[in-house]
Order: sequence, then structure tokens, then C-alpha cells
Amino acid sequence: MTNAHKNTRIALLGLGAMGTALARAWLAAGRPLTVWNRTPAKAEALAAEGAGTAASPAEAVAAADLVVLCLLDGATVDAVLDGVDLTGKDVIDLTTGTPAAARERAAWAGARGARFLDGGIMAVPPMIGAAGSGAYVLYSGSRELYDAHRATLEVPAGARFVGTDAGYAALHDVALLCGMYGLFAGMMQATALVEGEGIDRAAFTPLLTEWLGAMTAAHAAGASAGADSNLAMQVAGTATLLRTAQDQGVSAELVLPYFRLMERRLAQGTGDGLDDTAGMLALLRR
Ligand code: FVH
Repeated sequence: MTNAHKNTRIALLGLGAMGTALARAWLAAGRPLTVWNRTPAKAEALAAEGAGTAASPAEAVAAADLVVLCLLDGATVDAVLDGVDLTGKDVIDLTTGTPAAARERAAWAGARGARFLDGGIMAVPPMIGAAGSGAYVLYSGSRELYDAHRATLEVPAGARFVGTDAGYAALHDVALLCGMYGLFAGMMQATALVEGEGIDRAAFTPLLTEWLGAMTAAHAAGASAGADSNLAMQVAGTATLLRTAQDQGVSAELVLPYFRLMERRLAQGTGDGLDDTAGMLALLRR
């Protein structure tokens, strides 16, 4: 790869917490950057760090090859790009949205003569530009755009292309966030059970994270579908978990839906030929 990407002129529209973190990462790497924000004061510190500032979205877009959007929501993107000439531009929308909205945006950008990528940021602002933070951004849409700008995209965070269907980045993003919240729900339940018993949270938390690390790896490898931990045994065990929650004065509302799904699968039986995990997934999809 040549160093031509280092001259790519970037316009960043949106200087909230995430946009500002992205801007700082590109500036630190010496990339030519023009920023625009509805509230201009947020651009002042970045200007002092080397960013060009634009008085309008149109001015920012005109000054760039690569246009990056990091705004509150889709309606904001609509408003900000209203009437802006995107002909010949490469547009990346990092604003959180649904898969359907990303597909609509891709068609909308294509009709305006732009190549388009949708992005889903898997990080919080302090992780951006921080080596080894684990931050990455999911991208989907134009493979050509991704290949052309990959080195630029990898400055603030890792870059993962997940498909030419523009909706795939948002779909992966939402799926990963749902996984995260499910995990958080379990962690909250676990912590609530031990709290108030003189158990030190600082001592308990490493046990919890170690256990979850081992179990998520085993689950990903398909171990839960095996005979070693059959569903009937697991469903029988949930009675103990629920009784303990009751005894501890802790609501089971965060874990109960999962227990109920296991019970439904057990009652249904395996006549459909699916293993337990596949059977529970099938129940969810209906
Ligand atoms: N911050 C995070 O942890 C998450 C991580 C995962 C990805 N999200 C998404 O990133 C988008 C931006 O998030 P953010 O954290 O930068 O959000 P804010 O700090 O609230 O900044 C919002 C920006 O949007 C501008 N804005 C809002 N309304 C309008 C409007 N009507 N017209 C023009 N711009 C508007 C706002 O401008 P201002 O308030 O400074 O004038 C900010 O630039 C988001 O999709 C997350 O879901 C972040």
C-alpha cells in the first residue's frame, strides 16, 4: 500500500463525545481534517490542534474526499446533509441506526453520486485512538470505498468489513449490543445475589468475569448443546436459582425470560431434530 491515503482529505460532521474522539485520533496521525458541528464552539479546541473548520456542512463536504458522519441519529443526518452536493464523495455514516435505515441511506447516497459505507462503532470514546483498547468499527456497503480508505479507517480503531449489504454493520452492531446487555443483566443478577451478605464486590467480580469468560468460550464452541449439560438438568437447576433469589430478596426478572425459554424448549422435545441451542433459537425467531 502506498502512503497516498495519508493525503486523503477527511470531513467530520458531528463533534459530540464520539466525533471529537475520532477527530483527535486523525489529527494525532497527521491526517488532513475539516470539522463541522452545529455548535461551533466544540470545534475550537480541535482547530487549535490542527483541524480546519467549516461554517456549514456543505463547506465541510466540499473540502473533503472522505465524509464521515457521527451525529445523534438518522433524522439529524437527514437535516445536516439536506441539499449538500455529495457527487463523487465517499460517505461513511457512523451514526447509530437500524439495518433498514442504513440500506435506505446507501440508496439515498448512491442516487446523489456518492459511494457509501455504514459503520457501527464498537467502543466508547476513551477507547478511540488508544492502542490495545480493543475498539473496532464494523463497516458494510461499498467494498471499493472500504478498500480505498481502509488505512484511514484503521487510525481511530480496528476496522471490520462485514458485507456489501449496507444493513449488515448495523445488524451486527445491534446483535453485539444485545449480547452485551444480556451479559450485563446476568452480571447484575449475580452481584445483587451476593451483595448484603458481607461478600466483598471487589473479590467477587474477578470470579464472575473469569467464569463468564470460560462459559462464553464454551458456549461459542457449542458445548452447551452437548450431553454433558443437558437441558432437563439445566431446567431442574433453575428452581434452585429462583429459590435462592427469593431467599436473598432479589427479583429474578432479569433471568426469568431465559429460564422460561429453556422450559418451553424442554416441553417441546427434540422431535424436530434440533439440538437444545438451535431449538431455543428457533423458538425465539417465531
Ligand atoms: N458515545 C458512545 O459511547 C457511543 C458509542 C457507540 C456509537 N455511538 C453513536 O455515535 C453517534 C454520536 O454519539 P456521541 O457520543 O458523539 O453523541 P453526542 O455527544 O450526544 O453528540 C451528538 C452530536 O450530534 C449533533 N446533533 C444533535 N442534534 C443535532 C441537530 N438537530 N442538528 C445538527 N447536529 C445535531 C450534536 O451537535 P451539538 O449538540 O454539539 O451542536 C453532536 O455533534 C450516535 O449515533 C451514537 O449512538 C456513541
